[in-house]
Amino acid sequence: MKKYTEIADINSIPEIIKEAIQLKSNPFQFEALGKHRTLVMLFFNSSLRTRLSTEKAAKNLGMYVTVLNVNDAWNLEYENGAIMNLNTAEHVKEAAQVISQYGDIIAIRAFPTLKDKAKDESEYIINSFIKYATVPIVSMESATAHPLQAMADAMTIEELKTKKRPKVVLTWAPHTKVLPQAVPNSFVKMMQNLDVDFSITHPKGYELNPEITKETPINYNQDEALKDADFVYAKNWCSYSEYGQILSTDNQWMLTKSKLSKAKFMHCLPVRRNVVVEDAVLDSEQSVVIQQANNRTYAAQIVLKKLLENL
Ligand code: AN0
Ligand code: CP
Repeated sequence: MKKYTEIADINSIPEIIKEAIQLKSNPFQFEALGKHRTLVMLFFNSSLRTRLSTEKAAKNLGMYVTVLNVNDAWNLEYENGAIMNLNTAEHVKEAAQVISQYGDIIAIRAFPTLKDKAKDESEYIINSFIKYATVPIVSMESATAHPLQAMADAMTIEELKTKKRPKVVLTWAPHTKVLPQAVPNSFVKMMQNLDVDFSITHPKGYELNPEITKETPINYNQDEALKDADFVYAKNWCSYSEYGQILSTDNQWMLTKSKLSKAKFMHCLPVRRNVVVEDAVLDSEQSVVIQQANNRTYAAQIVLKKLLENL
């Protein structure tokens, strides 16, 4: 593997998920692999899980870790040929090459603007680093994708499924803030590559990028969609067609214990209680969100392992 910024960077998805689950049972097996190697983590946005689990993953492989909250550094310019007489102090061309000398792998979290769709879809931050850095790049959630989260989610389903082809439903849920489509985008792509009966439910107007959802069934009736589900993944995202807009905060879409029925409940976290999902779900045995968060470590670890092996 040369980078991990999208699901398509993985050769064999079922294979890598098995390998990640194996690593979980023996996390220090490859602790010599990362000796004298450094992971630099660049954060343009907040994080709890990604920051701690990715650092733990790197340390399990024997790596050093350096974290930079980019907002504490110089404001970066991304445009080619820019006359930098305004607010940007350093061009990503220099920054990416410089950071490549300090880190053997660079991991980046860079959320979308949710205002300028074309700019967000260009993935200008992560793609500039892919272009100018001289070391592998890992996405810790970019404008349109969160592939480490999707890998942890797939591991969790693999660990918990009780039938060969479980029914998995991604449901939109209400939220008070404008949130990205990155988590659902990567989850959809991941599910399309696994042996699962997968569908999506959301109110009209919340269609994700149709190039991503492709042939995946979409049902606008949540009750119908959730029927006999084995796994229900709840997530809010803002409108894609009316980009960055909140079209509905209808709390009828909040996930409740009765809607969940016998299914396992999944969410990437952080989650707003009693807005996205009611307490009774999160506090029940059916919630697997803590296990999902644990799997973030081993998802990151298998990715770092594959990148280290290829250095
Ligand atoms: C972010 C999102 O929805 O993409 C990060 C989730 C991992 N969530 C929030 O900002 C609440
Ligand atoms: N799920 C996830 O990526 O969490 P953080 O935003 O806390 O890293």
